[in-house]
Amino acid sequence: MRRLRFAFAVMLVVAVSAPLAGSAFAAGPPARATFNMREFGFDTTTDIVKAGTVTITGKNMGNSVHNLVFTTLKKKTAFIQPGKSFKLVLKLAPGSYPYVCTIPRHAENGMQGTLVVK
Ligand SMILES: [Cu+2]
Repeated sequence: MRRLRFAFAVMLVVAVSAPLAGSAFAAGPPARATFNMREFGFDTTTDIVKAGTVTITGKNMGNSVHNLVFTTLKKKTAFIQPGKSFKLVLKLAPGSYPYVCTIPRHAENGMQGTLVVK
């Protein structure tokens, strides 16, 4: 009886999780991401986005001026003052795109990463 109950519990978990996994796969990565800035790093909601038009929004949560520069794309925000928000719309093909803050020493201290497009 105990074994039967365990088997039933396993079947229930499979039945509930399978459709969720299927829909997540069908949806794929998001077409938007949030990149909040701070000393020193970008707090991102995702590092993987869907190819096509990608909207990146964010806010400078720190006390210094920051920017967001996709070095290989030559796309960047203005210098964002503390407390201010930004929006960057990119057309992205699948690939890996490094990003940094170009204020001296900010990238070395952690304001860098790579956005993966699938
Ligand atoms: Cu910075």
